[in-house]
Amino acid sequence: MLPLVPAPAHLEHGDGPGFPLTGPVRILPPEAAVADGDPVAAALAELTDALAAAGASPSTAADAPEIVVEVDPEDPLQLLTRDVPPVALTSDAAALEHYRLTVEAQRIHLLAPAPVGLARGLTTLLQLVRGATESLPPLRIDDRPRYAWRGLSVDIARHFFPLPVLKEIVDLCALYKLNALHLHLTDDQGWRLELTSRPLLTERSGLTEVGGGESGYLTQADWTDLLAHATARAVTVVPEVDVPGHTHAALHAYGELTPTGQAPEPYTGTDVGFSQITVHEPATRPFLSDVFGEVARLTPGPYLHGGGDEAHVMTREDYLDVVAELGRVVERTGKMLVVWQEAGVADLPAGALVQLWASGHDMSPVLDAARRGHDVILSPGDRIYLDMKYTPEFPLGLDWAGHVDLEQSWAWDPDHYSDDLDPARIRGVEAALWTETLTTREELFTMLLPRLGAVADVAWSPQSVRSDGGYAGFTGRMAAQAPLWRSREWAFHPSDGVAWL
Ligand code: TNX
Repeated sequence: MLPLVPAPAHLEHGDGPGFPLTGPVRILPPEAAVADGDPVAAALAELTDALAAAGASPSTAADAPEIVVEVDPEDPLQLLTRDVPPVALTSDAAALEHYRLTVEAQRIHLLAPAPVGLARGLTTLLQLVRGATESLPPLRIDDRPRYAWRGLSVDIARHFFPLPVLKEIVDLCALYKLNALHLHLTDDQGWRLELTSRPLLTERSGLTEVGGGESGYLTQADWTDLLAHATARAVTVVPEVDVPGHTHAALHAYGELTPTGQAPEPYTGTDVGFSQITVHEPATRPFLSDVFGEVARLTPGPYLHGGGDEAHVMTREDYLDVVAELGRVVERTGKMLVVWQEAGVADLPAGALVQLWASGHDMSPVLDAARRGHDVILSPGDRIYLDMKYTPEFPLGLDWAGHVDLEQSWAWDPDHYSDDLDPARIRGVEAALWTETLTTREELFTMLLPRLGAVADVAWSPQSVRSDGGYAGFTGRMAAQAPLWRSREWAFHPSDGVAWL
């Protein structure tokens, strides 16, 4: 059993002796690809550390066993002659994540059409090295992602989590080949990104949170730092500013957004659905355009999430008007809009993505939007809401979507989630971690691990490979992850039925 999460699309075992990890090893990095901030550089640095920990020593001797890492010189996707690189998190971009890894007695060879593919392949090699003693078995892996968008959404608005924790979450995403980190930056309880066009957002609402404690926010320097860390691991950050509901923190900062002009007191409870902004207030359009314009300028990735969920106090007409305005504002920034499921009823810009979250609720907005040509991201609460309790007696988390144990997160096929959804419209899968009940780094990791491993398998691995290995195969691969988690002090829930190493 190889300790690979997610499971590779195609794996063949070889025979003969394996690649030794106890002597000299010569690493031949790709010629062009290793620049600062290139995803290959970070992965190679980690690999070098893991090799040393396994007992290998770096060598330049021509006869030392070698690790050759190279971008395919045949350029099968004609990358070098392309004018425009593919847009992140699309199927064109996913083609670049393909890689081939061969392990033989004297040579490991990693080949990919682009640096991002090398980064994914190096992650696989890293897992093999960390799980091995003395040598790696001979094998050949031919791997590629099932879905283009493989995400994790983290709510840093209900409780704030600072830059170092967010960087660790990026590391965790990269380790499991997840390529999108969606940050829920604003909600009723707080506003977590400094915007110079609207300084009161963080001055007044940056330090409030659920429960009334003192929290915090990301400065623009923090944001830039986080984005660089993510880029260096081939993770795209998708910022979310949630409108028109979930906006109490904005109203507290800018009273002009309310009908009375009076700013309400901060909100530190956990109710949802009670706040709103509408196009009736003259302040709303300039607010949307400042906020989304500035977030767009601060963010290199091509997506902006505009929220759109749980606007329970709005009339349908007000809701449709303000979401249409949101669409126009985001379109002007040149970014692509992502919205939660409810907003599928609205007039959305071409190319906007709709994110499904609640299966028990009415799914028709998502199904309608998909029929109109919008792609869908699946985040079903009953499967991959990682803020759901593992078991009824679990001390952390909520349970409105049920209890979500490791198997519940793993044992489903996105293409068959709904009979009414055309699989061709499924852009990908994204887990969500809401933080009403989570206050510490330890609690955050306890909810993420081990379930994020299931999300990785669902999003990356072919369904046939998963069914062949079965849930037992998955838990075997997961069990081998624990030593690394412990070494990084990443807390995890020791789910039953896994023989944790
Ligand atoms: C629903 S999912 C919400 C969030 C809550 C979450 C708790 C979604 C788009 N909205 O506001 O935090 O449930 O599980």
